[in-house]
Amino acid sequence: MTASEAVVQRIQMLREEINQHNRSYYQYDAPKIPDADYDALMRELQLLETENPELISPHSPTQRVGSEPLSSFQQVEHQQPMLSLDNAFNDEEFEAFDKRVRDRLAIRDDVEYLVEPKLDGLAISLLYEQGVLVRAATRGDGKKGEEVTENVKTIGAIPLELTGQNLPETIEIRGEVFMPLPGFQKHNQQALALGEKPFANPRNAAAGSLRQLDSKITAKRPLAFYSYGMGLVEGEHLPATQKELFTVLAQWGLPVCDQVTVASGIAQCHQAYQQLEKKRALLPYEIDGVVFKVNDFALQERLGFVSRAPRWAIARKFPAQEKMTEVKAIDVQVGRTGAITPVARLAPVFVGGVTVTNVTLHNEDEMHRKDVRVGDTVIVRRAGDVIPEIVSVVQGKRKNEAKVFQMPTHCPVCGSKLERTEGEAVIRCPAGLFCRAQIKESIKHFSSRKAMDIDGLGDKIVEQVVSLALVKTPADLYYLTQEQWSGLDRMAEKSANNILAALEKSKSTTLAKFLYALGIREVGEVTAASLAAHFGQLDAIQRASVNDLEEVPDVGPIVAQHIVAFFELEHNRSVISALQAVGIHWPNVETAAQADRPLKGKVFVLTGTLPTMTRDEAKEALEELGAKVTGSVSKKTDFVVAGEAAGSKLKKALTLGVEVLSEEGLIKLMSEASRAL
Ligand code: 9MJ
Repeated sequence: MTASEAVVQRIQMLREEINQHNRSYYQYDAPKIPDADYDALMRELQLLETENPELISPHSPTQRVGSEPLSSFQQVEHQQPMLSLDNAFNDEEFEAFDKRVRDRLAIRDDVEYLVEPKLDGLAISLLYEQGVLVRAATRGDGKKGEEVTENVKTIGAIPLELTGQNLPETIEIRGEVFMPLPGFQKHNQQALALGEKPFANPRNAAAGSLRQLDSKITAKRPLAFYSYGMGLVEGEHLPATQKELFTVLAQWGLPVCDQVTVASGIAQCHQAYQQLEKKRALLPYEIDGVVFKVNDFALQERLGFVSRAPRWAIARKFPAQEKMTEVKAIDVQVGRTGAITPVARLAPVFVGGVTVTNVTLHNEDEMHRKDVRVGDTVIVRRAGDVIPEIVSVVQGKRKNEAKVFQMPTHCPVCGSKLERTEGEAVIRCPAGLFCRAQIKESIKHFSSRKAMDIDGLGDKIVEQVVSLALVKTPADLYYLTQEQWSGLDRMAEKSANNILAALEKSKSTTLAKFLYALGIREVGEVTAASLAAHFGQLDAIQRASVNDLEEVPDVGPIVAQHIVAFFELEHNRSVISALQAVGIHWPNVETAAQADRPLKGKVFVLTGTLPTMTRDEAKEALEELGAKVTGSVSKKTDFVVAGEAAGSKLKKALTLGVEVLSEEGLIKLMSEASRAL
């Protein structure tokens, strides 16, 4: 039975009406009907489509609920590269940009710019064919991105079909997916209530929500979208300016930001920037700067782009933001190397795009210099990706009873008396791995991604296994049983199996990662890699003196001291042996020295008694030149060195046609090779 004409018409009407309401809501921020009425329209449409499944269309507004989860994202190529923006951090940098534009265009007059808020979200490219959304992709490297069509279809602000006149056959719409602040705050409150991790900022929230393999999760996130540009366009001529483009985008049903203005010349640009900076706090979404685009497309075309950014646009970034908040408490933390760091616990404050609750006060001197006290009102600053800091205390708001903060004299975790080395700002707990705080931190470091990369062994789990004294050294991790893991709080059977699998996988590593994982003071990943490349073998590093170590690029006298001191400790040596005993291994490293030895890759077998050298001496001399000395002859053997009473090995060499040398021949070959050194 086919649906009646009346049903077809009703479905059509409902879809149009719902799409209209979507536009009023997302594009003009002016809903025309209450949410309940909107929901009723949606329900009616859903019901009719369920009863008449042959009428479901992929662009019906009911199709925004998400679909089956993907196993991975597909890489897709953008039809035209997706550009990013160069930044200007002050007036001078902006003026230099404007000058470059005018010089290149050989224009003396003021250039006209379109001024747009710089949304702090995730750039996206929407491919519409015949007006229908067929693909959505993230920027990726600008040439290729990840396909996120199913996720994007769940975002109510993004039309599944374009409307209006003069639709190009094919068009790539460029814009920003973002999470407006009210939705962001609500999401984080819910996450906290459920014991989940909140998003650090709206940008992460947008990116994290869009990069979900399960689009049903994306569907639940309050995402929005503004369009501001285009990539490939086919089959329709386009407006002449960036400003007119905004009008056309809106006519097609795409949401555009309503805070856009035109500015000509430097003075107007500075003014437009300042106005948006003032408005920033009032906007319901996060912006991190102002984008200036040469308005005339013909001029944009003439300017072109360099590498990944257009020459016709710049993002003038806002300076670091500062906010006031209250110091609730001051705690001290014990780091991996025993360093004691005072940390101010703040009343949560949203600054520079993130919610800040903890700020390090670095060390005792810094603490006293700033004289931060519990109960103080402080100014917190955060710029870009920089860690937040307390700029100063608002003295006028200090309470009479506020007491100067005293650093503890004993470790808050193990009770050892704290020490301060002459000339150092840091106070340390000297207990090393007898202090549980230091054990926890060293285990966290050991399992971190750039070290042993033990997936699933999160901080909370490490804290439990150390607190329960199940783990005292990293090697203990490898002895815990399935029952012990699954007996921990918040640990399902599956997660326990996952950790066991991750531990097993971590056993196969590299020397550089292993060295880094040991957490030797001042040995970061780069130094660890240099040590591995220089020495090749762990025992060579363990035996190395301060002088030997200083030969390594990147290693100075202090780092060298730390390395020697680390390996001198019996405890550390026994942890390393235990780790090797559980099966941690790595491929041999070819040292830089071996790599360009003259006999590199040559395989020798020594047999019989040589006239003047012992076989060990010959072996050592050959290895010094990069050769490999093995015990049995095969097709892979390059030379057999035969002395008196050589037996089966010589015979085999002759059968296989391997070259045979006397000691004299060997010495000649080695001295020629040495000359090549
Ligand atoms: C943002 N993020 O708001 C551009 N953007 O134009 C605006 N980004 C852009 N324009 C060309 N408003 C490349 C990126």
